[in-house]
Amino acid sequence: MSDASYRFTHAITRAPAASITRGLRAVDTGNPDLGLMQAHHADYIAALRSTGATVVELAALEAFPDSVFVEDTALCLPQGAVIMRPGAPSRLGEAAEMAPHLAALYGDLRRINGADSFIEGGDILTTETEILVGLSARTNAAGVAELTDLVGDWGHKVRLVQTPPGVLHFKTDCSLLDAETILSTRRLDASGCFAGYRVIHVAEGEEACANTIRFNDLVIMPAGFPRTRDALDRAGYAVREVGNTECAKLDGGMSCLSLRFSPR
Ligand code: CIR
Repeated sequence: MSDASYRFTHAITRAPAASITRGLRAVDTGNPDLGLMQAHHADYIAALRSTGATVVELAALEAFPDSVFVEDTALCLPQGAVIMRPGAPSRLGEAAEMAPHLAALYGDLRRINGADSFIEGGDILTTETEILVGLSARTNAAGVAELTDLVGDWGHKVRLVQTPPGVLHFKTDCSLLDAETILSTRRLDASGCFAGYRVIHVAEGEEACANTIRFNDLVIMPAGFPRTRDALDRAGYAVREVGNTECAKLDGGMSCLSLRFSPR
């Protein structure tokens, strides 16, 4: 089977802005510490680079407190990239900020542009065979319909699924580990959306580490979830832990912090 869904030559990240203290959050557990977030971000970038990938580091955008979470601005596929329309009003402008950087790397750049269409990258899980998109408070049916048309033209199939109620994004609760395997919370897997895949569950009480990434040979996961780490070690993955306490205060995890791709 192919491996384009987890082997990448490139990643894009964006430095956290000082305005991160105004970042969106479902529950206020205190403001993130910028210095500690910068240190975690540097570790994250080092982990990506250690796999041999080129990491493009963009400058902080003070006007957009959540702009460190670049994943929500685009969907990157082997054939081209699609610029999203984030459903959070304060984040809508982040997508246009990302477009020129992807245009510099990709020959084919497309856009979600319907006035009623909303979709964020965090709701999209790309596997070797399909693209799962979760409806959520940020992603609506019009956004998914537009994406389906745009990527259908490149030969990709989109499957509409449901982000669990109260969960920010579909990938808040799951990650791709390899061509056949998904890491998922039990609550998301219980919806049946991963039938046909091998599923590894995050440990009970460790749901906050479901947002992990497979990036080339590494599985990069938030630090501090030892039982899930053990399960991944036992399953034979090369795991790297990265501190995520500050991004977690804003409902962010490992996937949110990068766009991962191999441009044509
Ligand atoms: C937000 O609410 O949009 C940000 N505070 C967190 C975004 C996390 N992004 C992601 O899961 N892809």
